[in-house]
Amino acid sequence: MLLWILLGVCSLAAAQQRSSSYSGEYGGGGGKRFSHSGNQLDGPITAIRVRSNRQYITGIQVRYGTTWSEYKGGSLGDIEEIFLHPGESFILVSGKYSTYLRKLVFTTNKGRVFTIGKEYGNSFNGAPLFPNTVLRYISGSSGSVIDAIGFHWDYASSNCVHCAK
Ligand code: MMA
Repeated sequence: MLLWILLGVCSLAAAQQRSSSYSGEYGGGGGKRFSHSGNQLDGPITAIRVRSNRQYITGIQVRYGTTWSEYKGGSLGDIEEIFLHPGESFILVSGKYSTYLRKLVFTTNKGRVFTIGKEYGNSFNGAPLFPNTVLRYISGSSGSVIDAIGFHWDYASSNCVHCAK
């Protein structure tokens, strides 16, 4: 009997695998640091706004649940807004950087791909380590442009953690 319980506990522990991973940081050392860690509590990522000009990714804003994060970056260039479909998540973010962030390519679990920015600098592929995990939040550095960015992956959050039920 005791052996059965022990075996049960051990297999539960084995099944409890890690799920969170981090990719980055991609970019240069300038700017002021930011993190959307706390924004996760508003829900899963549902949309992004990315500003770019002829040379740089100049700004970024991410929507968690129904709440937009603070805007980071500057005022150069134009903003593109991408809304995800229900149940859709980002599963890969690749791009380019050279001193500053230059290009972002977002791929979703429904096969859609969104490209913003310029073909300049070194390539990166920010991808989760663990299967079936998605982009939960971003962090990075910004000033008048986005200097650098990193991607935090985990299982998709199903809802808003701190919203009233
Ligand atoms: C500002 C300042 C720098 C940063 C750049 C680009 C113009 O300088 O915040 O530290 O590298 O913007 O974002």
